[in-house]
Amino acid sequence: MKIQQEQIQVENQKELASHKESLDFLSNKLAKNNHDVDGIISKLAEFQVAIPSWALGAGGTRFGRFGFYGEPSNLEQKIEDVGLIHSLTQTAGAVSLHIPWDVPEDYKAIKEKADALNIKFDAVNSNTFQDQANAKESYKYGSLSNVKQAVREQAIQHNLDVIKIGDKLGSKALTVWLADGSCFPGQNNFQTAFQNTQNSLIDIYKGLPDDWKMLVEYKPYEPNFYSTVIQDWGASLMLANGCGDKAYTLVDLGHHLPNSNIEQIVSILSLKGKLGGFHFNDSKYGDDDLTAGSIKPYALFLIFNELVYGMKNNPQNPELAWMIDASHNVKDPLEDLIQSLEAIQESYAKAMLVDQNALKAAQLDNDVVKCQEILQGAFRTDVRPLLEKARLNNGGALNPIKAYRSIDVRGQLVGERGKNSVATGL
Ligand code: PSV
Ligand code: MN
Repeated sequence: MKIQQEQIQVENQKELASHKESLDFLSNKLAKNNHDVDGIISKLAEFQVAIPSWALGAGGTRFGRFGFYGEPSNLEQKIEDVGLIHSLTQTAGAVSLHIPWDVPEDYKAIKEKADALNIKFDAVNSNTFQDQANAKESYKYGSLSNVKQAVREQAIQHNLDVIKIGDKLGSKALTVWLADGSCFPGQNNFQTAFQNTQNSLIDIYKGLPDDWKMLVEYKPYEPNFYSTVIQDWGASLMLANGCGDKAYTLVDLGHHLPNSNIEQIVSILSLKGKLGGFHFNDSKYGDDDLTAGSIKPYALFLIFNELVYGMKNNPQNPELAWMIDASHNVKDPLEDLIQSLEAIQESYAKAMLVDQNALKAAQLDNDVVKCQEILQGAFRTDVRPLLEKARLNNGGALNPIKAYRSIDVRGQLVGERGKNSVATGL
């Protein structure tokens, strides 16, 4: 299905008066404080976040998976779903594919479909954490780090194949997330595992086209519970440096131990020009993959504060690959992704309200109270009218969730796809 512009306009009419009133109020207030309101709105309108193909169906845990009606069951339908989110939010103009879950059968048709919906192909993700049917070697004891050369070679070749698939679609980045690690002390030699991983990544890197990036994701634990080979940003950074200029660290918010200071990690990677990509989600305990901003919105704002600072002051970084990496066990994924996009945009807008000059002056004065006031002043501002305006300018919905429900998108998808549709992938 496709949402027509007229349908969005009908929904927007219902909200327009109240939107105008709140936007006027906020714009006046911000203008008085010398904020470039139009500049912020156009930056919001430009900001696009990729939707991962695996987030469009129901996720699940090791205890079970509760499907829902109208899940996308093939790549075409997944792209269709991203198109639906994008038409309402105007913020989801890209999809990130997972291989081999999403290998196109007909590249031309898939590209045409994505083009028609204004969807680009963001980073492609390799999968060396599951054994595929007919695979010669098993990843049970690791992939790029495996003690057996034949396993490492299979995993390297898979990544090279993923690059080829992405290249045909117009992707410009490969994301490598490894499940490699150990469950028990003594199982692995840490140094051998790390060195094998470095050498394998270098082999993949050699196959990277000139205009591509390699993004190395880290995660402290799970599925292995004693050690993970690429456990933190330090390990990722060392591996990226060991590969070369086109390799970067990718920060997934859920991949930190509780209370880690993620904004500081972001800041230092940015300083070093090695921040390449970002996976948004939120968590209470670990890699919970919850809606961005649903648990710790202030932390998300502080992270964005560093990102905004970095985008302005650290041109040594590439254009970042933004993506939502979430899983949906109880909510309609499309609604949840819309909520994440809203939270991401909200944090971005608030971060743009931070008066960097005033903050620097207060820091130089060691005026701790003022520093906090500046950050919290921005965080406490209700910036939602700016997001609405950015969407409105681009033809999106003033209130995407309301419009989604009023148009009955899910109901129509169920009608079209039937009640037996079950998502592929995770
Ligand atoms: C597993 O933790 C994970 O969620 C990583 O964050 C990857 O980005 C994603 O799967 C896809 O491989
Ligand atoms: Mn991730």
